[in-house]
Amino acid sequence: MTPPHSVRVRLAVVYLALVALLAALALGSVPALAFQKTIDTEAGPIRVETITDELNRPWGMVFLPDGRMLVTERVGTLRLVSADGTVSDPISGVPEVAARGQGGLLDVALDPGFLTNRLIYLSYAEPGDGGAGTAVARGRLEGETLEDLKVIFQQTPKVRGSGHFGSRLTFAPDGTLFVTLGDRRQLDLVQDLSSHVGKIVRINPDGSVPQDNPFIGQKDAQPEIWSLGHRNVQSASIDPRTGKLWTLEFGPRGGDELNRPAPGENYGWPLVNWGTEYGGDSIPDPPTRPEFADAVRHWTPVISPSGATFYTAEPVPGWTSEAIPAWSGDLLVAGLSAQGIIRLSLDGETVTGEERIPIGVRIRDVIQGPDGAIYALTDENNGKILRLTAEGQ
Ligand SMILES: [Ca+2]
Repeated sequence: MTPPHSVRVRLAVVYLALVALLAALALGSVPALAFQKTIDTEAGPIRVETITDELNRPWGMVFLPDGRMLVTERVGTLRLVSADGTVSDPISGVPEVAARGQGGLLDVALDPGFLTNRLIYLSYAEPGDGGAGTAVARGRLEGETLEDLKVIFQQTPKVRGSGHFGSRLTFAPDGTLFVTLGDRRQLDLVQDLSSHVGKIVRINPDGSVPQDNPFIGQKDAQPEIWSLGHRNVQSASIDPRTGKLWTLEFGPRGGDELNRPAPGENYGWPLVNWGTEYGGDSIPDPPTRPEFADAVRHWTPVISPSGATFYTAEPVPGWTSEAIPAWSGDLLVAGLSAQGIIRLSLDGETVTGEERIPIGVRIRDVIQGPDGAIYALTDENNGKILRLTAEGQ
């Protein structure tokens, strides 16, 4: 069976990036990375190396086909990081951001057709009338410049305050783009379909609305909405086996959630939750109700999930060099308060196991590299890119 075009393009991107990384290593242009530590796990010892510690509160990252990483810093800068840890000057042409509190420049994603169109997508807290709101812009990466920047999505309304912007960007296999949002601490808007607050939205790459979105044609509903009743969703990944979206969100005090957002479903916030609302003293009784989709899993005490990725271990057929095959198919979650990676094994839509991989620092995001290694960002002023591999291979 021939895989769909978007999958073939993505495979080509990964393959080129792998070749570029291997070429850099073979030519000796990549010095030995700074050794950090070895962590004992159920899959054996995992080696953690530091690629750079020169990033200011890095938030999101993605690999380019040439093997370099594109990394956002919350303060509003976008940088390229090469395999040897060299950090570029800020990329010019990025949007102005509201960099305060949890706001700023957030996630970055590549267009599925990046090899030919060089388009990238940024999510960020956009300043404007009324305060700030999460927005998505796309532009063409030419050298170290972002050209033809166009805003393709704006969360409405913009409100005061600097909390709960979400957001992660994830392309679905059908070429649509999921944007996860937060409630902006506007509890009365989360269940209101006329606002994007507390929603996950689904758009086309040019910002237009897919005509099979669940609330299309419903009076007073924002057509971009995919699901509602979310608090602050900062993790999203597509299960490559099913093509389905998985997300994690922060609970109020306790009650972080893993969800499998389905079109039109309501995930309950703030009417029900598995934590304790600030100022309250008990979990709502009952913590969920039949009219809401319940979390697949929830955590108290919290893990503070800020990024997640399904790990395949084999980026291109046959290549498993330093990968961690025992983790293949697992969902890896970046934990801020957990100070590590939470590894979840799944059977269909059921979580069958959980392992904590302690790193000892707040982890903001986790992705898979073209070499099968795991790359993680640390949430620090001298933020790091860490590379995790199986030791002794
Ligand atoms: Ca919920």
